[in-house]
Amino acid sequence: MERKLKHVAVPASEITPKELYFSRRDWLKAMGIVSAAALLAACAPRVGQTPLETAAGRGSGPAPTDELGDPANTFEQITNYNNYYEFSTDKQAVNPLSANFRASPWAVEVGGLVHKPKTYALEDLLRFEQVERVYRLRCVEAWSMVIPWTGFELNRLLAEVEPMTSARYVRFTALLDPQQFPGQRSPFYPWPYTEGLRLDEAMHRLTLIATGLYGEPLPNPNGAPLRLVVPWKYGFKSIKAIVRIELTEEQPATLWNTIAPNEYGFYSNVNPEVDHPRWSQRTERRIGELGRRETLMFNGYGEEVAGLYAGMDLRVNY
Ligand SMILES: Nc1nc2c(c(=O)[nH]1)N[C@H]1C(S)=C(S)[C@@H](COP(=O)(O)O)O[C@H]1N2
Ligand SMILES: [Mo]
Repeated sequence: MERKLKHVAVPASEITPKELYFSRRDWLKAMGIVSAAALLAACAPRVGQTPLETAAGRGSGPAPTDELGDPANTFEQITNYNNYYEFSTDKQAVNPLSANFRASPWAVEVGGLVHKPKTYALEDLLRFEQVERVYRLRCVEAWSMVIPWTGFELNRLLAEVEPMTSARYVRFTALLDPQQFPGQRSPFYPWPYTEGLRLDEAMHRLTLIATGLYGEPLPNPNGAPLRLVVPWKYGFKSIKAIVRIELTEEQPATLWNTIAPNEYGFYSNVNPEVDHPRWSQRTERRIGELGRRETLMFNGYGEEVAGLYAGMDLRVNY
């Protein structure tokens, strides 16, 4: 069962797309969405508070698991080992350096090839149905975590701005603010961080705009107040601290693809068959575990997303 955050109204437009080949309930189960019962158990001593005020799921009580049965990483792991180059290239330095980041007020400009461009305040975006998704995050550096996100499907937002028929891609831009981001004082990277998806990837139901994790507002090291989550792609596609979303006709340039196109392709689907030029992608280290795990094609989401790439050579379109 999907949990709706209590402080936000549920839109009348809660429509399950008809083309789903399995029922909504089966899919929610398959995706490892935390049951309301599990969440209530986890925050039982705090009944009466809204979910955003509680530490639902990260104290005592059962840890959420993904649909493969693996437990979520702890809140401490998820917020203390971060890639966020605007702050630092040192994963353990991101948390302290981001402590005073101003994630509020925040606005996201949605435009480009859309009929109804609009600038959304964070509060406007929290009106889209908020869901819980326990997703694996697989970094291109060959480590991974399991993260219980809250957020909304990007397709809800895109539908509202009405893409033009000419729109084929979505370009995401993160905040540019060298005052707050010490890493942006380094001229080595072409700031701001940018990313992109094909429109059908962006519309896919697994593609999330995360606004929280473990039932709390998104922590600063994870991209407060909102970031993209595309669970079948390498982690760098899941851009943090988004301020602009634009629909385009041409494939957008992205930060990593601009710096090293031979190492970081536009698609960057998790693929154990295609090695990074400098290391193998066959296995990964799950944070908190000793051994290594086999990396799964599309990070284990192939049943849902492989169809997006039918007829494409994934060695060429890496
Ligand atoms: N704006 C921005 N987004 C970013 C990054 C970044 O440096 N800046 N790093 C990416 C990389 S490489 C990864 S693996 C994930 C890490 O997300 P996490 O810190 O929440 O685990 O964020 C991605 N999003
Ligand atoms: Mo990454």
